[in-house]
Amino acid sequence: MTKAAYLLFVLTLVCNCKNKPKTAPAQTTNTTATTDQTIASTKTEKQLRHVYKAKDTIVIDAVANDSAWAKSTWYALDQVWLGDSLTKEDYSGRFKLSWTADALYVLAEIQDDTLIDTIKDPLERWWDDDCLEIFVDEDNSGGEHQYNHNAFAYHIALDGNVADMSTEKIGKLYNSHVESKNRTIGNTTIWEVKMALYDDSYNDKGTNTPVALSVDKKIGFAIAYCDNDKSLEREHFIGSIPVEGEDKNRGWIDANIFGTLLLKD
Ligand SMILES: [Ca+2]
Ligand SMILES: [Ca+2]
Ligand SMILES: [Ca+2]
Ligand SMILES: [Ca+2]
Repeated sequence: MTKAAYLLFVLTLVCNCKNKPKTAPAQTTNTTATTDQTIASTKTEKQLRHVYKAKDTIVIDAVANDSAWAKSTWYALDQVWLGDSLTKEDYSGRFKLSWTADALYVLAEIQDDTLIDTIKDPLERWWDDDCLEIFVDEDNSGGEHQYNHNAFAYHIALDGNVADMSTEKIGKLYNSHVESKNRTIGNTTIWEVKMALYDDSYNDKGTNTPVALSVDKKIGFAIAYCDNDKSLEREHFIGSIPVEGEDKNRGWIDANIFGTLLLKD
């Protein structure tokens, strides 16, 4: 190989490397991040789960001694949406659900070997710090929700900030929608979350009223954990529902991938 040919070979290698897609492209605000997949406007219902009403107040203190939690089922949070070779030491998680007329409640138990909250600005790459992400589609409609409020993808940071994409196509804090508390003992973090649900008429610049929940209501739902331990971008993204196809990081765009909750007394 001549010197020129060798240089060309090296250059080609470098270029190929640069063009390699990143494992966690996710929510960048300066790209359209569109997808080749067409998003159906109605959803095929899957993972139907009954959620039982809390008879006593659930205190949001990251202590799971509330009576509602004793009666709720643990669900696995174990579907790898992004990242390779996840180990049990790196991450494991499960969650429970309950509801009252004014809120949906989530209890998550996450084992994560290293907790990080390194990006100080809560609206900068909010998915690249450790965070709990809860997806809700108030009317279980399914469909596209990237820059609209057909559904929400609340990223709850360790410090309690709640970020999602606004209709302005930038990150926005929705702290008034979600009350949460987390507590870590060893490598286990308990997250207790109370969320008000808003319908698709939600206006980022207006006054909004949460929807009252009632028996037999269906809600589109998924939950995920963004695990980063030491990298610039999150290392794993683990969700509560299998996502078909190559691209599994679809929850922030496509409410069709969500499961369905059915509220029961
Ligand atoms: Ca509690
Ligand atoms: Ca980890
Ligand atoms: Ca909807
Ligand atoms: Ca972590």
